[in-house]
Amino acid sequence: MKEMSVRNDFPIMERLIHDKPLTYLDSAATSQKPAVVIDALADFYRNNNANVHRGIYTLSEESTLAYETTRDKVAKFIKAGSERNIIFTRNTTESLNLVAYSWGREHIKPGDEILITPMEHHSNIVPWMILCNEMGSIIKYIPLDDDGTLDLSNLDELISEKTKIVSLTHMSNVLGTINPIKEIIAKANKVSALSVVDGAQGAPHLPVDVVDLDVDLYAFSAHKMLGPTGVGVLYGKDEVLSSMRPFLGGGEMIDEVYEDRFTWKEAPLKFEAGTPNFADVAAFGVAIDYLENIGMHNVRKHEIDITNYAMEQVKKIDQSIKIFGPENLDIRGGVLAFDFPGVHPHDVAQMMDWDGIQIRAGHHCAQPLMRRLGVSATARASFYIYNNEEDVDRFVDSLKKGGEYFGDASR
Ligand code: 7TS
Repeated sequence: MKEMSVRNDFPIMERLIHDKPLTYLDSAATSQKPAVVIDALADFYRNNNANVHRGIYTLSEESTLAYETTRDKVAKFIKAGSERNIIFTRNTTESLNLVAYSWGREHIKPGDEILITPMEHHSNIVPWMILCNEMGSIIKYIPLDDDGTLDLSNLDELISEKTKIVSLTHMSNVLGTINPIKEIIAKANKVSALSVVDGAQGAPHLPVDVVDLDVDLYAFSAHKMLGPTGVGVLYGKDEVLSSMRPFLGGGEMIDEVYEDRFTWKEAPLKFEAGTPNFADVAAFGVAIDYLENIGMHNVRKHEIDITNYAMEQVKKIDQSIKIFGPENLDIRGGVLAFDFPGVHPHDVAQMMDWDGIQIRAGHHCAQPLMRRLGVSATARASFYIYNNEEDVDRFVDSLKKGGEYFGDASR
């Protein structure tokens, strides 16, 4: 496996956990940050801090420039036509809620159908449920095959004239499945349903081209792609954004306010009420530069290599360990959720922590998927650019040890 030489760029990798070197395997939850991003944030507060889009003074102009430059970088990163199409939110969850609220309440009627999948994160389920409860619309699911891929055999029946929204994840945070979103979006577009992609795992790990995908809306979070917390993105096509009402009202989003009425600005500012998280947005621009410098094709290639290595090593430990999700790495990202029979996922995670290994255990905010898989929780390792073969070896050694410790007692 080819090493990525970026590990030294991440100061946290120096940390010891219980006197062991840190092995960070929870990047699907949030990524670590390179020193350039951490420094950019501190530098912004030290040297440039002022509110954006107001004031004709130097600091405010600099701050506005930093904020808008990141918007431009984000647009280029996902190959959007213009920075006009990029809205800053707090996270993927807020981006998806914005769509459900602003588009949904404008366009959804009783009996309309919203099509999602059983592998969605709660943030791509619950906003649609809230919308359905209010508007009398119905949620439907594309079925999931046992191999962790979507069963598209009945897609033509599932996507009908009644379908008004098709919303799915680019990549599952549990199964690692990379969905054939282009094909599904094309079918949604055919019946003029709104196509929405939850890109929380897609944007950090895969090259994304929203124009080629022809997707209406694409949502993601900065914190999972080396950027700071508190910054989300919603990409939208011009005509879709202009057909949406504002989400929140207040400063920034208005054009004119009278005693009894107001007018609003065009997108993206229409959706950015109040003082935005401009310092974190400025630092997010540095995270994007960093990823662009590596190249998203290289990020993807590294993840295929490391996931392949990890899957091979885990299978060697014990044939009874079940790895969820597709075997085929062409349609799988760097996520490895697994079940170690006889060992509770929380015990796996706790025991790994003693060895300095940070993995997640739980339902991963995907309870419908857990039910479909027939488990209440799983342990999950997830990889990113700073992980190497040594991380996988430590993880595998710890898993072996734990299997002996817990497994022998319970089997
Ligand atoms: N969608 C997917 C596919 C995700 O993986 C997550 C977060 C979200 C949406 C929500 O992102 P947020 O930034 O708005 O919170 N996933 C995880 C995870 O797998 N473990 O912790 C958070």
